[in-house]
Order: sequence, then C-alpha cells, then structure tokens
Amino acid sequence: MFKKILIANRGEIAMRVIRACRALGVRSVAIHSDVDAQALHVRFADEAVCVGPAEASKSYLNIPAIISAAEITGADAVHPGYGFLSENAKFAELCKKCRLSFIGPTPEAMRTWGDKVSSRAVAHRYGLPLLPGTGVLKNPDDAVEQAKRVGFPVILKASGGGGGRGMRIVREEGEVRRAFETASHEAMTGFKNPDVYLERYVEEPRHIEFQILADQHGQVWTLGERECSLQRRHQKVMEESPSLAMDNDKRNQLGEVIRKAIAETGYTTLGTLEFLMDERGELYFMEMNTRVQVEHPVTEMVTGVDLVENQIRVSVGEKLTLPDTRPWSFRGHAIECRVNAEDPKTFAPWPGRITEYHPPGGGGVRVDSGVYGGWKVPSCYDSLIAKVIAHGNTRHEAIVKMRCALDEFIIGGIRTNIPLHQALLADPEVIEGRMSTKTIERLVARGF
Ligand code: MV4
Repeated sequence: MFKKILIANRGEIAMRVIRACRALGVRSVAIHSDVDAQALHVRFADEAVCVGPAEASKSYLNIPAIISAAEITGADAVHPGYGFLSENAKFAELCKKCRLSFIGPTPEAMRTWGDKVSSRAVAHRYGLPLLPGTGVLKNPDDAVEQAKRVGFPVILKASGGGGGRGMRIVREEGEVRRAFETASHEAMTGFKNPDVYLERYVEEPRHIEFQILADQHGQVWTLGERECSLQRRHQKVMEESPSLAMDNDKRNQLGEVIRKAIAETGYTTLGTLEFLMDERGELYFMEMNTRVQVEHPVTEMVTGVDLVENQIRVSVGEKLTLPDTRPWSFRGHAIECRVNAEDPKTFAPWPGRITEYHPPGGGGVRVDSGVYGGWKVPSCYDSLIAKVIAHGNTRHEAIVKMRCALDEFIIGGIRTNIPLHQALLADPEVIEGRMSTKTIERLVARGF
C-alpha cells in the first residue's frame, strides 16, 4: 500500500479521499491556495502545503508546485479527484517521471478516451452502441456531405471537448458550413484542437452512465448505472441509481459489452461510460470519464463497494476482492442532491461566510461536504459545497428520506439551491421518473 497520498484537489472530494486514506491507513497531504488556508480539507489532512494564490491556474492547476509539494512531503502517490488535473494526461505522465503513482488510468488510456473521436473509434471496435456519426471532418464540404448521409438534425462536437462544451446543433443543410467553421474555430481556441465530428442529434435525451472498476489483473466490475438527466447547462443537479429507464436485461446486456471492452483495452482503475438514451429507450455511447465522479456515492450506496478505496487499491496493483462472501448485488435505491452556494432561482453564485451549519443525519443519509460553520466560501471555485445522499429500500423511501434530510439541513449566511431540490422532489416528472435533460428548464420557467 502507498505510505502517503497527496490530494491534488479541494472541497468535498479532497475530504472524500482523506477518508479513504484513513480507512487504508495511508497518510494524507492536502494542497491548498491562499484563500483555502482554513478550508476543511486542510484541517483534516495529516499535512498541508500551500501551492499558490487563489486563482486555480496558479494553485490547483500549478503542476510544478504540486509535484514539488509531493516531493517535499515524501508522498508516493497523487490522487487528482475530479476536475482540475484529473484528466490531464501530461500531468499523469509527469507524476510517473517523478516516481509518483498517479491514482488513475495510464496516460495513454487517458489520451485514448479523452479524445472523443478516438474514444468513438475504440467504442466501435469493441461493439459499444453508437449513434450514426463520423470521424474528424476534413472541411466544410465534407461536413455537408456527411451531415446529409447521417440525416438531420445533427450535432457538431469538438473532439477535444466534453461535458457539453463545444457543441452545435444543426437542423438543415444550409447551416452546416457556418456551423463547421465556428465549431472548428471554437475548438481550436477552447481546446487547442480544431478537430470536429458530427452525430445524429437526439432531442431531449436521458443521460445514463455506467460505472466500471478495473484492476491490473484483468478483472473488471460493472457497478450498474446512474441516472443523471437532471441537469442545467451541463451541470448535474440530482442523480440516482438505479435508473428507472433501465431493467435487469438491459443492464446485464450492456454491462457485459462494457466489461469485455474495458478488459480488452487493458483499462484500469475507475471509469464512467456516458450514454444517451433516446425516446425509444435505446442507449448510445457518448464519452468516457477517466476519473472519480461527483455522483459516485449513489453507486456506493446501492452496491456497497467503496469506489475510492478500491480505486487506490487497484492503483497499487491489488486484485479486486469481493466486498462480501457472495458477489455484490444492487440493494435498494440511492439519490444524490448537489448543494450549491447559489441563488435557487437565478443560479447566480452566492459565496460568503457560512454563519450556521447543521448537516442532516439518520439511517441511510450521507453528507459529503467540504465546508463548516464560520468558514467563508470563496468565490473563485465551483459552487458545490455539499452532497446529500439518501438510500432507501425503494425509490419512494429514498425520496422521502431525501426530503426530510433537506428540511433538516441548516446553512446560514449564504444562499443555496436546496429550495430547487425540494421543488424537484415535488415535481411529477421526477416523482414518476419521467425526467429528462429539460425538466429543470421547465420547472424554472414555471417559476417554482
Ligand atoms: C448529444 C445530445 C443529443 N444528440 N449528442 C451533452 C454532454 C455531452 N456529453 C453530450 N451532450 C449531448 N450530446 C447527440 N448526438 C445532447 C446532449 C445534451 C445533453 C446530454 C446529456 C445531458 C444533458 C444534455 C443537455 C444538452 C445536450
């Protein structure tokens, strides 16, 4: 096992990794920026190193400072969390060169899956279902020809994009050229990679993702799916597992295709395969995330598998072991609400001092948080301050528990989106499990 892990992140995910370190008997090193000197993860880690000023590009993204911090403290591994450097293949490579284990897949795997055109090609090779689409578009003429072949509407996507950035919907032939030009330009300036491809566009899809965990001995676990359709502007708001849109046959069938693909490519550690579901219930592979995700706890709650602890174990080279004497199974239903420091109606960020803080509790309620009463939420980072996860035997039980938990959650001094969550948990679309990527938009338009 590693002796000491440096956590190249902040907030709730840094706390989550510190807890996994404790469970494994590994020492932890926090890094932080100037404004985060009093942050919770700094107080909880065994050691902490300041890596720069508030601006993320000078601290949490400051590769030389982070590697130096690892060397100074004698860490033997780096956990990148999510966001920041978690999908930066150069950083993973540099860690390796400095004899630090990067807790994640190999830099090569990060490159292959990080580039959307190459990940589509790999997915195709291993039989994952794809929407009709293309490789890299050569020029405007090529774009027009391919769009006609695929059929309108189509969506242009940047190969170096992801998570909804750099996309453009095109509904008719006359719009293709211009869309191609702007998309390539944006891709070049935004991702330093002009490559653009296109796919058939699905109106109002569901977003369903599969969690996998793979060791270095060829074992791959598929840990079911998460329903992530409740989003606003590509930011997920509420997630759950399992998805009401899935059944056992579908789950097992796709799970097996995924398991084989991951095993055959030699991919290791945690991964999430993102799918779109169309109105007919068909699933199509979109992209793969090569890191731990914000919403991983809902999978942990229904499988009983500690994903972060296992991510660390497989990074050392340990074999995956069953969490029980029998194979793991899915138990009940889990929901996660992302609590953000923001105005619940306008979504404007609402940083500031937390004057009062009382997190909910009770059986089946979990809170992963990176804040405490008296601390000032800085304005320069993501507004996520806590995640509330509720687990029940049934979906209804999980919903009731979540409503109670949110009612109990006292956060004074700042605004949060808890009222939005309460409105969602009272919305027929959500209660009946008919939600899509437009549910929140509709709720906001009605002025909940
Ligand atoms: C799409 C799509 C419709 N058709 N691709 C957004 C995130 C990125 N991973 C993929 N995204 C989309 N890709 C095709 N061919 C619609 C979206 C999309 C979306 C997907 C999931 C959740 C919310 C979304 C909101 C807008 C667009």
